[in-house]
Amino acid sequence: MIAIINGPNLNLLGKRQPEIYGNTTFEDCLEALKMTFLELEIEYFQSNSEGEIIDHIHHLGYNSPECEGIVINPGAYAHYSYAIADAIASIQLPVVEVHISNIHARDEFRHKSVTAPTCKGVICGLGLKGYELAIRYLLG
Ligand code: CA2
Repeated sequence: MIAIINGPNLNLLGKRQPEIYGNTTFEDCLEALKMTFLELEIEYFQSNSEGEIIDHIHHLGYNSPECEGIVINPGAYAHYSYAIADAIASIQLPVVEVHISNIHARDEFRHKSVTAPTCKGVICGLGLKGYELAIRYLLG
């Protein structure tokens, strides 16, 4: 099983700001991922709350032996949540951070990710394709 975690406001994907984030909802993206990885169980969790995201990382890391890795888009929390960074660092599972937009081509405050150093790697700016590429990496 691979787990995908999306952070705040990513429930609005496909519904607002299509010029930055595209027209596809994450539900559509998830369906496409399940069609691409037919044999793979993909678990999806989205929350607008920092604590819920941390609790879910703990759940996957400590209570989900079937989980092989995590794809996380922390949303804006990437830029300042040391608590999410600590949660990722506390678990043994490989974690790949994904950003749909190119955070380095946007506002200065988006250029830094405090969660990225605790992840295996980061994919940004490749749109929703980034989630597929992250899963491919985690499957090895
Ligand atoms: O590019 C990304 O994936 C981001 O993680 C998205 C975050 C942003 O704060 C990060 O800097 C980069 C924001 C997600 C907001 O998503 C929306 C989607 C549609 C409409 C409104 C917001």
